[in-house]
Amino acid sequence: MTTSRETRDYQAADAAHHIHAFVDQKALNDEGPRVMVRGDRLHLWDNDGRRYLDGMSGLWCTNLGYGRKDLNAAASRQLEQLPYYNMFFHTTHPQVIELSELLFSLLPGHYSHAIYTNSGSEANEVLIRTVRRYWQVLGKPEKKIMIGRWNGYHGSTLAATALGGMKFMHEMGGMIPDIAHIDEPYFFAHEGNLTPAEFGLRAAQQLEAKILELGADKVAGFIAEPFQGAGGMIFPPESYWPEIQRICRKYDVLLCADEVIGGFGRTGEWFAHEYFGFEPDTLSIAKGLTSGYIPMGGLILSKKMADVLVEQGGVFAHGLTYSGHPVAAAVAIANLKALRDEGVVTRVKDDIGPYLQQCLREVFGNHPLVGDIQGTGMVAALQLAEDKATRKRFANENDIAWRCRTIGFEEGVIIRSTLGRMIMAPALIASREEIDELVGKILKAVDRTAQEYGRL
Ligand code: PXG
Repeated sequence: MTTSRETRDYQAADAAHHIHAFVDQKALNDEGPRVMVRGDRLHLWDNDGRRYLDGMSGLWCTNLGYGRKDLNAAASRQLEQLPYYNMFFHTTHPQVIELSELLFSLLPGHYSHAIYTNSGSEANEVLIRTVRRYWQVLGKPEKKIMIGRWNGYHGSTLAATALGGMKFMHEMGGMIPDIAHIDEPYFFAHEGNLTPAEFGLRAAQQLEAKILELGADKVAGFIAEPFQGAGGMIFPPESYWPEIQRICRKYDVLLCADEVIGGFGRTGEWFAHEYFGFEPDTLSIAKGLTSGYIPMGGLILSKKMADVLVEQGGVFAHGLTYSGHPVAAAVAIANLKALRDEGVVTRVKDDIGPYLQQCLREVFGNHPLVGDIQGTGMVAALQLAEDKATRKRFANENDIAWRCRTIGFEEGVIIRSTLGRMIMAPALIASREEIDELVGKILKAVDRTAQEYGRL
């Protein structure tokens, strides 16, 4: 597909009026952004007809890939029938009701209620207020501190930024009171001699120390991504989550899982906490809920929490104009039905996920630039390293990984770099041929990077 306007023309108009996310806008204006115009399954085309294999599902969200006619039809039907109505004024509509029924049929049985939002950031904003409200209703209003993790990511609105652990975001006006952080469980970065299991326990026990430091009577909840996404696709050792859960239960601290990236099949389970085997009290969701076709997020509550809020809480003053938007709900229903009825999640677990993981280990297991491979299902990271055995990282790992990502674009593959990690999270519907293309193109990018840095 070509559009009627030249890329340069689009870029000039974009530079004149648009401030992009997480970028030096002046530098981007000089460079000119890519103008994407079309998508089909895992592929994207830019305004000049260049084709890219999207190894990131957009921003970890197009779980069903691009070009789904069923999602398009669901949105069009709903736009014709009832494009908008709200959840205020004692009103509801069939789409949000049916979405909830479907969601809770897919979730483990101890969850019962949802609060809908438009994004993951909003889900986490709502989370803070809901968790605090829960403790207020139970007569413990002093329990309001949320503990997150350094380098965690929970969104870019104010409270979501504060919950996250990106220091550079905190420094840009992104901190609020009553938020604390503990370290992330990043085993490869650990410089001591602990085994992964020992390290996982040690990292989890920081939570206990932090709760004791702050006072258990003041701590409302602990929030974390089951595996860290934006922070570098960091998988905790197996010992980590059971210990975190033990500590939360012991001190009566709510365990809040941010499933914005991990949810809706990414790991081969419907939700990433199921893969890691723990039971959070709340789940923040977004992205894969609609496969990114339309904005929608939400906060899932355990029955235990919902009972307190509904039965004893009276009015809870929350809500957004677009909470439970009918068009978004209609798309979410079509998306969840496709993920379920086409066996997409099952296939991630039994077939295409293991295939991706096996290909990566075969191709990069002994690569001179790669020190570690982590991942499961349709998410993985290659840790670049100077020395695999001693887990020595490159001093300039950021630059090397960024260069690799840039070469990836030249080779027609989109992957993401964070610190010294190359990250991929392709659409869950990928065929084996598409995985072969993905891994082949990433290999070209990693090889070219290794050559440039004298490692090959
Ligand atoms: N929680 C998690 C775990 C996320 O990854 C959010 C919340 C916020 O969601 P919204 O819908 O408000 O953006 C996210 C978002 C990246 C990248 O480069 C990741 C996200 C967003 C933008 C970029 O990895 N995740």
